[in-house]
Amino acid sequence: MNVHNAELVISAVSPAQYPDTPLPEIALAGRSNVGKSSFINTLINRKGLARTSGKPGKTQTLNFYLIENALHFVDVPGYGYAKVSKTERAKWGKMIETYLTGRKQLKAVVSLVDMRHEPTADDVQMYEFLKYYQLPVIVVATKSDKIPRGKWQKHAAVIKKKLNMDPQDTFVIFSSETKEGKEAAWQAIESYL
Ligand SMILES: Nc1nc2c(ncn2[C@@H]2O[C@H](COP(=O)(O)OP(=O)(O)OP(=O)(O)O)[C@@H](O)[C@H]2O)c(=O)[nH]1
Ligand SMILES: [Mg+2]
Repeated sequence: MNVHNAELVISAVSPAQYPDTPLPEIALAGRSNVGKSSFINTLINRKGLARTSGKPGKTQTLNFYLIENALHFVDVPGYGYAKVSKTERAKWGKMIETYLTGRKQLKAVVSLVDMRHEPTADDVQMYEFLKYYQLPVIVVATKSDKIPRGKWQKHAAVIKKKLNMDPQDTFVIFSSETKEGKEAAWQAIESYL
């Protein structure tokens, strides 16, 4: 998809605030700082529409971005950020679970993992959660610009194995720095719309 129009529609914390439209939605899940907001910006050719930051935990709400009047990207707050209180974490869990398990418009989840490292226990748990609810997942390995190309396949194999990845799900090697995987990611997303 070649995107010319994209806008933040709403930052929501509860279902009453979700946009009241039948448009398909693609959610972005992943650890804090993995590159979810950067992924959105790359796919829509915009530097700073989705807020990014060196500070983890920047995205705290479900941010709905309307893309070409055709779909919504839903930027989900990252998990695995240590400096968050138990109460905050429980609130986060409830908000995410409510959205991921109850939203009819949700067609697939882009699950982002840092390509440099083996997926964390949180990453595995998120993937298993999505599979339990039978959601199609596109696994996106971010920050590939930080790994030499010759090691990509090895890192990819480690990630797929650790996640016990469903062969029906798509795997994309990605970088918001080099735009590696942008077309492959769009192709996977469009297959679910
Ligand atoms: N080198 C490199 N840096 C990246 C890439 N993607 C994101 N970053 C950097 O990683 C940091 C976090 O990126 P964000 O897109 O804000 O991450 P996020 O997952 O939205 O983080 P939260 O909103 O806190 O959950 C920023 O400093 C980005 O510039 C990438 O592909 N390559
Ligand atoms: Mg973010």
